[in-house]
Amino acid sequence: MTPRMKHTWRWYGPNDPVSLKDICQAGAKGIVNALHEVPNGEVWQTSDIKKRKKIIEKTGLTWDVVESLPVHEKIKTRSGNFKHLIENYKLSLTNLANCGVQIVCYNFMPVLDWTRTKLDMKYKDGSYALEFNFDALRAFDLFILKRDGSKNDYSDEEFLKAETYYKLLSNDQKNKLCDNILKGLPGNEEGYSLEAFREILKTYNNINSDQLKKNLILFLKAIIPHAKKNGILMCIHPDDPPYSMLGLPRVVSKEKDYEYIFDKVPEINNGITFCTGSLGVIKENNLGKIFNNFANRVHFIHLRSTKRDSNGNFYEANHLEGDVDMYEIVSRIIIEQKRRYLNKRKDFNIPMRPDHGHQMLDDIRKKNVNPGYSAIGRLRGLAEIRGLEHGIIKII
Ligand code: DNO
Repeated sequence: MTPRMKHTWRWYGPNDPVSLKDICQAGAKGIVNALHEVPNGEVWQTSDIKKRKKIIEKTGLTWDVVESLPVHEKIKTRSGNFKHLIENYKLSLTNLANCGVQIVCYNFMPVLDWTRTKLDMKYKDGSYALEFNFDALRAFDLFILKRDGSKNDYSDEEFLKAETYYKLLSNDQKNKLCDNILKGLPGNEEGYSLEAFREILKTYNNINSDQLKKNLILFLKAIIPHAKKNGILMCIHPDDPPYSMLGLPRVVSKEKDYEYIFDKVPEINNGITFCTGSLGVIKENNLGKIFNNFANRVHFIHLRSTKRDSNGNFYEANHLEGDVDMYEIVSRIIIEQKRRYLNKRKDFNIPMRPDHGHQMLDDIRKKNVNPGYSAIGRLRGLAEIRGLEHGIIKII
């Protein structure tokens, strides 16, 4: 017996333009969901979790993964009532465990969750892709946000390129760039005005990557024993993109970051969301090696591919194109699942979701598409990955 991945799909809840019925037709069997309506820091109540679970199960699907149970900014900066917020986090974990939802994805990215500068990059086949461009980010930082000290962060050449980029933007494009960064992306639980954003950035003035890593470890030391007791598998999502931006530090971008985290908090419940798209942006990241080194604790997988250039810019490619060797990764996942199965571990079908997809075909005309989370683009990604998996299993 060679186990397959559990094919899942991120669903944003009852208001998601992609319905649970659509998801069934796409071939997914499981759902990745969060109670997005609960304000960050508050406890997820058992009754609300149960209600959501019932809606999902009515369609014959299962709620396999929480993405995300967001970590409050005050926990990341260890300020204000962070101790109380950690207790709330633990309570949400207890409630999820009591409802049988036991894989929990989260991240430790300061202020912003994932970030892109363009949500409608015209791809060569006529579909639209997400893009991250440094000139755009620096133009935002220097000329729209006007962050204190931002000029010191860039070389003369970088400054000039950002300035040229900015000068060519129309007012509409400037507003769009600002919105993309501050409030554009689905799953970002917080949206900011420019003023509020400037203020919150200041809370990181004295927190560099080393300090943020220490704060992450303290958070993990507080929650992992509790997760273990409740049979919860926590899985940290890597930084996306995996570089410091707008003066903000990063903690999970490279192999050595994982080594540090697992050295300090070794329990298997302290695990990984293995995201090929985020990790794949760094050329030096050997994805196959990273997967193998920590395979034991990969509890959730995001499969997507990015295409980078030598300046750190990237766009999201089709799932089997770009810089990620999807054949290698899916092969390694299959080997790991087989190993778990032979070792009588229960978690031998690792939940995987096709992460992001192009906006294509009818989704282009549909107004209401969550960037990256279109129906058809992800359906294509899932179909390609399932085909790849099927082929690999046939020949091994
Ligand atoms: C982007 C996603 C992220 C991810 C969180 C995990 O599409 O991968 O929003 O959900 O960062 O906590």
